[in-house]
Amino acid sequence: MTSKQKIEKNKSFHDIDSKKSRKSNPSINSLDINEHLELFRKMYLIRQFENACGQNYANGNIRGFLHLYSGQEATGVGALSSLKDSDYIVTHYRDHGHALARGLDVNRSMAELFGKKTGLSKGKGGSMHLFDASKKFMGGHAIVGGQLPLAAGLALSQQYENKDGITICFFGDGSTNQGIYHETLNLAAVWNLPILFFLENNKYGMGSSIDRVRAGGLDFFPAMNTYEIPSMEVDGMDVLAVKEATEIAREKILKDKKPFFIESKTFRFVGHSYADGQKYRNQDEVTVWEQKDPIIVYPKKLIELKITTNNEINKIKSEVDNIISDAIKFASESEEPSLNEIYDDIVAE
Ligand SMILES: Cc1ncc(C[n+]2csc(CCOP(=O)(O)OP(=O)(O)O)c2C)c(N)n1
Ligand SMILES: [Mg+2]
Repeated sequence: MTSKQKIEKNKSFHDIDSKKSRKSNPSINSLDINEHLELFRKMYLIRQFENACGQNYANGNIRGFLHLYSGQEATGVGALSSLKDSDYIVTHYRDHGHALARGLDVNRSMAELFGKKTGLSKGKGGSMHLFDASKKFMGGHAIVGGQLPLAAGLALSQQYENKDGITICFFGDGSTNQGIYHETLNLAAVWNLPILFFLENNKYGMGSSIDRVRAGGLDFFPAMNTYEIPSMEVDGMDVLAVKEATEIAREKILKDKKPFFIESKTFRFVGHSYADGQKYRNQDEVTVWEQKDPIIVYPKKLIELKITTNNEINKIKSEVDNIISDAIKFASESEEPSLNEIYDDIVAE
């Protein structure tokens, strides 16, 4: 591909107003001030949690793999703010953001990363396996695409038991070339499952951009015609747009009794994992996306529109910073799991 063609492709990735797109048109006035501030608080909480995780990985308190969600906060927070308690959430290994957006305990999330007994999965799951069934948060899954059929199973249970609610399944662009992705889309459509397929398209898998590994271009949502699943594209850096798109999707799933697919165009500001040298992309591209950083852009807009003040934003920031310091303290001071428990909680025969 020539560099001119590459630029055109990238332009189309940024241009979510393209005619094919059923884009969302959020209204900033549809929320009250507390709702706006809560969206900001959650996004900032995630960013600071991720920053703290990075530091504690570097100093050896967190081990194993660490995949940070920094950059994608507007996607996770926007989507989960439109769900209800009756909805299930299933996600991929870049799961800290979804867990915090759903309201999982910050101390226990951090303790899980530190491998401590007080962690959400008793310190046995680590970064990729945050889990809290009491909040219908059914993991954090490390196998790329492995969460898709599990989500379909949960949606099938909701349908079978005639329960209110939907299942949202987050996955990355990297899972879309797995056979299980196509199998799950097909089955969900044939069985009319109440599932929201939520693609976080951040343009990259582990070390390849999607234009190197995908036939069919940079947009995934048009391919949903094949499965007759209604779909929508959304600007994943705009928390209000994602919130509104998810609200529309949820309503349609319950009303039409069919699955729905959202493609959120987003970007991770950091490497695939903490140890990634990012040789497959250049800094210029990261800088372009950083201009859309929701942690900066969203409060700036709220202040400009006089919905809030700089003081109010700073107050939230310092409250969140304290929550994060407390979480590090809690995780550091918690006990290690005992060796006697090593075979507990294993479901295998
Ligand atoms: C079945 C399987 N194959 C390979 C891997 C190794 N792997 C981990 S993450 C990843 C890329 C996933 O990219 P994407 O789905 O786009 O998610 P992102 O990292 O961009 O959030 C790969 C290949 C894996 N975990 N599971
Ligand atoms: Mg990706």
